[in-house]
Amino acid sequence: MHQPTISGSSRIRRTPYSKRVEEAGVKSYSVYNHMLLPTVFDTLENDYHHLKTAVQVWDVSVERQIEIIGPDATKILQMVTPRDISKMKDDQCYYIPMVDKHGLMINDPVAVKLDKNRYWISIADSDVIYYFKGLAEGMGLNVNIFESDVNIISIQGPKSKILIERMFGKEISELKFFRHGKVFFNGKKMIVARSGWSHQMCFEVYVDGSMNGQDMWDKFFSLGNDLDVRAGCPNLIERIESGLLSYGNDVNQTNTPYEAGLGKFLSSGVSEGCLAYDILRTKTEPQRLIKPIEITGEPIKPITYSLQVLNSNGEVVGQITSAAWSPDFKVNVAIGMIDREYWNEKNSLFLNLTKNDKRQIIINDKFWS
Ligand code: THG
Repeated sequence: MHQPTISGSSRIRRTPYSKRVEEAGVKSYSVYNHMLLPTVFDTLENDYHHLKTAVQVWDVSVERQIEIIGPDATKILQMVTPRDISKMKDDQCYYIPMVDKHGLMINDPVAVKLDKNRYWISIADSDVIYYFKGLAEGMGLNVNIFESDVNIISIQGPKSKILIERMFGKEISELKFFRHGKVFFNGKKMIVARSGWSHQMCFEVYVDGSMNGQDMWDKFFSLGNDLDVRAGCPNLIERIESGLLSYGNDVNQTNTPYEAGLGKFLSSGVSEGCLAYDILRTKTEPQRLIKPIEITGEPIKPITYSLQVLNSNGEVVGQITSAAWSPDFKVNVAIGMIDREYWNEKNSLFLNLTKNDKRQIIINDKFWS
């Protein structure tokens, strides 16, 4: 059958690296924050093996930076997250659940503290800027909120540290997890953080100014030639193995941070400045929870949509939202949301992959430990 394509327009934004990404042979794209996100270069499995053995350069420009600057910057940020941000250092990044006043997830960004009154909120896929602007205007807060022209390149894989050291020196390559440091590139001050969307060694370069994008991209490739550096992208298999959530897929605006498995960031309590303080402080026991799951049987085709999980009576007791065959674990790995009564169920959870392909599924907490 004829495959239609999607017409380009400024509603689907290209990134400063799209030209290079296409020269590198990107096979498919997704759209995230109204912008192109590469999803496969060679094959999902070859990309995966290369990510876990070498070094990749990722165009993650889609992780847009919402800049919040002004005397009320910390206040507005604390309003939208139950995680305590009061002790955050000026060189620190925090993974934060972002919630509305009902305690439901709006996004799961990385907050980057740049200065006392200045943050970048590095967002997942939802239109967070309008929520912040509405909140600031409704509450009469003294902040300026805008999307910055910052386009992250992530350096990923076990050899990423070598490549980062060649590019920016030893000090940056030895940054601690979720800390950032300053570098100069094309005469502009930029930040590099020890973070990224995989459980391989990784760094994120917050490339400031679209016009500096291709130069940065090209320099990483010229310095990493002998390391077999390749263009890559967030890898479905690796991120399921690592338990990295995809907002909009695994978790959405019907979930609390506890259901999303982010309760660990609230272990010292829900922060008082959060608009959902009362709700999240009292309702800490989730009735359903994100779980690492094994789908038994033959290798499956990748799943990036929601599939019902059934009990032995055929009743719906959860959903699988991401799944793929894992070459290293040698099982099908998945992420799903499972109702509380079934967390300890051993033999009675099922999935209809297709009409004639019913699989047993097993909650396997070992995947993420
Ligand atoms: N980096 C930056 N911005 C981002 C992402 C990123 N914005 C969109 C999206 N990714 C946000 N989602 C996540 C999800 C998980 C993590 C980061 C961003 C992550 N989690 C660690 C883990 O699960 O192992 C824990 C982090 C911690 O302990 O603080 O890294 O990737 N800039």
